[in-house]
Amino acid sequence: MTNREAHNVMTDRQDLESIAALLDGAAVTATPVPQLSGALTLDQAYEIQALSMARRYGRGERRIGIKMGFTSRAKMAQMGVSDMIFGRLTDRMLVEAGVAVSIGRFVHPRVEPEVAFLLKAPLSGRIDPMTAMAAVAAVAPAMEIIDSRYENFKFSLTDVVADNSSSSGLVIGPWADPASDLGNLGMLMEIDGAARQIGSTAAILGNPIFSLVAAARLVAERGEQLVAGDIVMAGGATAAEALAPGQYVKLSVERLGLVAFGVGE
Ligand code: OOG
Ligand code: MG
Repeated sequence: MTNREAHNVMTDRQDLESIAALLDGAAVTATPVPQLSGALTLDQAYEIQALSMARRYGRGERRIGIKMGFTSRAKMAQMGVSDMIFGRLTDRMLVEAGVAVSIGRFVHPRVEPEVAFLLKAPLSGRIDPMTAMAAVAAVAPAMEIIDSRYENFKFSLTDVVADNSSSSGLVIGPWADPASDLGNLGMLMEIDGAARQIGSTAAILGNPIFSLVAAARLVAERGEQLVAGDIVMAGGATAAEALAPGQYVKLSVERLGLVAFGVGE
């Protein structure tokens, strides 16, 4: 490496750190920022994500698992992005089921119907669905509250990865025995008693277990692994719905049950 190249690597690194600081600040203050200028590689975007997570961990947040993104056609179509991505989840993002979450901590939050896995064993790299299923302690109906830190909720693939894949909240319903086939369970998401999204777990890669398989591979590509105790969010089965104060949001997943939360000021 020449001096000049070494210098570029160092400047790049500082740039990534300053973008991480920018996005972290946007999340902390719930103030949107313009989209990044677009020259990032996917590796750099995940590096920014990791640097922004280091800031969160530094403030005492604890990693609780990961979320998958763009695992359904409905989500890819809504956001105009077509590759699977992941983001890191922390304890600070957990919203207690049944209580009201304050909208003030978000920029422009949306909610989407998902399924969550709880792991009892580590998973890493290329695995088959049987191996993935054997590592699952429980499954639950779940909703993800996503919140892009970019203006107008508009982003490129690398933008959204850098922004921790819009991770900002998750609400987990009752954990159930994982034995039941998750392949085609009806999902109904209601806001204030009106049906807003109707779908099936089949929309998530044909079966949400494939999302867990993909999660193990994607995190391994970034030098991490899934560990026992991790929560893995499988990804939205339908398009997301905008949240507003006063709403009561409820998701029912066939056989898995109900999860609900309110939205406060
Ligand atoms: C990115 C996150 C995508 C999902 O479930 O597909 C996602 C976004 O839509 O803002 O969480
Ligand atoms: Mg999601």
